[in-house]
Amino acid sequence: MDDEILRNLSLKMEGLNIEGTLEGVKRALNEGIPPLEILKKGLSPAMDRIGQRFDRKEYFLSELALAGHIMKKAMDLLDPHFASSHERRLGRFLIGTVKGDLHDIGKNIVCTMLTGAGFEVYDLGIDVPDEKFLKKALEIQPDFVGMSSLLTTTMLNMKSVIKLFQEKGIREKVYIFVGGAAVTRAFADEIGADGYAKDALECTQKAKHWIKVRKRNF
Ligand code: B1M
Repeated sequence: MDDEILRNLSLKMEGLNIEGTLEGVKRALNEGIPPLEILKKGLSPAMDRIGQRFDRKEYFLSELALAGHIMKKAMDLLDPHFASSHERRLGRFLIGTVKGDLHDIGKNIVCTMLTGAGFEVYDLGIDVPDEKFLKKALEIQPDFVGMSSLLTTTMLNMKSVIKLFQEKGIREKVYIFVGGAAVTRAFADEIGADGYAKDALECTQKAKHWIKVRKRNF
């Protein structure tokens, strides 16, 4: 039953049917399907297929933009179900999509899950210049700096942010996380990031783990 609801929702999303998608999300929530399942089995696979259709020239930029719009509306419905109340702040997480890249749906999901887990999240948004990451980091002294990139053309901007942090002598003070569809663990290692996560759940789990390990070391 749950699988059928999610399959149906995924097809509505792939077909860029805004009403059908939002109805599907509401129905899944009403049936008690966890928001992460709705995302992983319903919405995200549809976004992948939309990307493939764009590659095959069945969809064009206007369809990608519409997909982004529908996904944001769907996330508005899911967001409150991710959040949980935490008295204690686990740590500060500064995050943004690197310069030249306008994709923010995945990053926003990462923000939602980190906030839900108890992190204090500072979101710099999209197309973030290197200097802006630095300026905010100096101001708020975060435990983590997270960068997202979906484009192979912009992922190298992660490296220049790390280099800038090195030049200013604050590289070792923060744990640098990278992620996004274009990024791999090998790339993360190559540019000298501390952590890589394939999705929002892994990012949140790894951040929680690192905070625990660090506290034990002090
Ligand atoms: Co664009 N786009 N897009 N797009 N777009 C992709 C990324 C692409 C793979 C589509 C394709 O060709 N198959 C392709 C990139 C190819 C490449 O570089 N290898 C592409 C392209 C080419 C482009 C343009 C260049 C198109 C053009 O103009 N000709 C252009 C670039 C604009 C720019 O950024 N300068 C462009 C534009 C757009 C829109 C603006 C129209 C729209 C974005 C709307 C928005 O974000 N507000 C859009 C969309 C919607 C997509 C696809 C279809 C979907 C992206 C998405 O939201 N996925 C995408 C195809 C795809 O990725 N399958 C595509 C769902 C989201 C939940 O996943 O963002 O990967 P994702 O996030 C995941 C993980 O990656 C991870 O957690 C998230 C969920 O758990 N994660 C992190 C993300 N950030 C993390 C950070 C972390 C850790 C984990 O630590 C800090």
